Amino acid sequence: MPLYLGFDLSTQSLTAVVIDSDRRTVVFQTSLAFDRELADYGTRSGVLPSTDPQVVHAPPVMWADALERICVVLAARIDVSQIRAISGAAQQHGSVYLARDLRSALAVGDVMDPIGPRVRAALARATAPIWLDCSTSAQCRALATALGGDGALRALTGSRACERFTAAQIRKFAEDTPEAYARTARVHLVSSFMASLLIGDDAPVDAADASGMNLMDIAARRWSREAIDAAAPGLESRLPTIVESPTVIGTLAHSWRRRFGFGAADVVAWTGDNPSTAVGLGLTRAGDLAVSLGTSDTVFGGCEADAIGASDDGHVFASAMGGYMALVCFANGSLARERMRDRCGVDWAGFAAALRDTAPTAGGAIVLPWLSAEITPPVPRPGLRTRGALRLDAATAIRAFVEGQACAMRLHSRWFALHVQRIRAAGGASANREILQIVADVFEAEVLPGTTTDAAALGAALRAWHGDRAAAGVPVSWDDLAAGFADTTADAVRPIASRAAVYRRLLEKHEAFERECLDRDS
Ligand code: ADP
Ligand code: XUL
Repeated sequence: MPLYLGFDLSTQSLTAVVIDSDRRTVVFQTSLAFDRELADYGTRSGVLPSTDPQVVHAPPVMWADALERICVVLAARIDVSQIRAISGAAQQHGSVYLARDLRSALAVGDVMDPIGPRVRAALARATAPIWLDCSTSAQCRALATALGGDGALRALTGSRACERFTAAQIRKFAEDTPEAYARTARVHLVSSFMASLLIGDDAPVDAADASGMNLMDIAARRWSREAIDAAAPGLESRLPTIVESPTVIGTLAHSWRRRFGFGAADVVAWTGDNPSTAVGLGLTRAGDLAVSLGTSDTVFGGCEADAIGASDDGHVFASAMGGYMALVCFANGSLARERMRDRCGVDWAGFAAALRDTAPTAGGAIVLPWLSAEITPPVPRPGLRTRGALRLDAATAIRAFVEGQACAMRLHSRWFALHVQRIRAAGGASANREILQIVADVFEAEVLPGTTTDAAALGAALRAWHGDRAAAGVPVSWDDLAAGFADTTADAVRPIASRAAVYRRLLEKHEAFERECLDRDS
């Protein structure tokens, strides 16, 4: 009974999934929501309150604390000594700033002590800017200028200079607080920070998550000296090394074994939540597309190298399975749906009923769902933009809002996914089949919900298995890994043919209205 453990440290929660690779089943899954279960940190939807809506940070000590607490649950519920390997996924782009190396910082005190105080003492910056932070437009302009423009940066790193990406965040930190930057010995991604806690030493970052930094030469899968030099002085020595995603980066540190009863499990490099979701969904077939409806909504799929630089606002990342993946990210995902739900005074069941009981295209209204600053397309000034019906009843407003989200997903993913055969769905909102129906209708493709809404954590467990077997010289193919875990054809949500023409017209109108609003805003 070989067991593999995968974590997903997302925006709002930490999830652990344990799989049995012989029986191809999930044997245990548990989640810990930051706001509720680590309430002392005072987060809302996983982030710290801020007077400036563009500044969005979270406390890294909370993440360390969460890891420890979830291990208490794991040790109480399963035989953790049987876990052969561990890996993880984390929200992408966020950065953790340490004043000293983690090996010496974590070695302080007794192995049985909680990890939080040691992590706190090692931080050069108490909080970590995360992917929702959009306070770095000036730094993005400076980075693009230094590297020959956004086109050149896209060709080099796979993305234009992005506010949430780590290069701009590091540059802002170094500019605003040079003394704190000078004290910084190591800048980790959230993924490599969490992996470091497990191995008790500074962990490398995997190539897939490193692609979300504007610092990696995506074709060569190594740091770009030009990009690093443009970001901040002396940055190279502060960055972890880059490894290929399936690398075994160490053994679970002694303290976790002593405290919780784990064995000497291999730790496989952590990656970003989106690359990990691709693994968890078994996204290996050409023509398959993933729609992940988590805190962010993301749309992604495998692509070739010639997609690099092809889109202004989308990204090409290194895939955790080798090759490349193309991705677009929308900030107005689940939190925006929650705000609409609350405004309309319903619960999720009421939200689903509103979608079920209303007709497509919501009485002709077009809604651009920008309740908060949007990433795709870039919209710094939040606010719903609506056209058409003047006063919408609550149910119609909900429908128009979700249709607006689905239209944006389709329009902004056309550069890499023109002909979609099949969509794999993930994320908390993929439990809502009425939302998936609108996605199916707008994309004119069937949507398969995953076996778990946390495909990122499942992907992490599968990556632990994959890395462990590869290191043992008996590799398992990605298709083999996902078989059984990602097989959900029976639950498919099929597009309704009579809606195709209606939604094609809506897509045209949505695109024209979006262009008009962006022109007006600029
Ligand atoms: P993340 O991994 O980014 O933290 P999740 O994938 O766990 O986020 O998704 C959490 C979100 O799922 C919540 O913010 C909530 O809005 C959404 N959600 C949960 N259940 C439903 C539902 N039945 N319908 C729509 N959205 C839902
Ligand atoms: C992707 C992105 C988000 C985060 C949080 O580029 O910013 O999807 O990974 O989930």
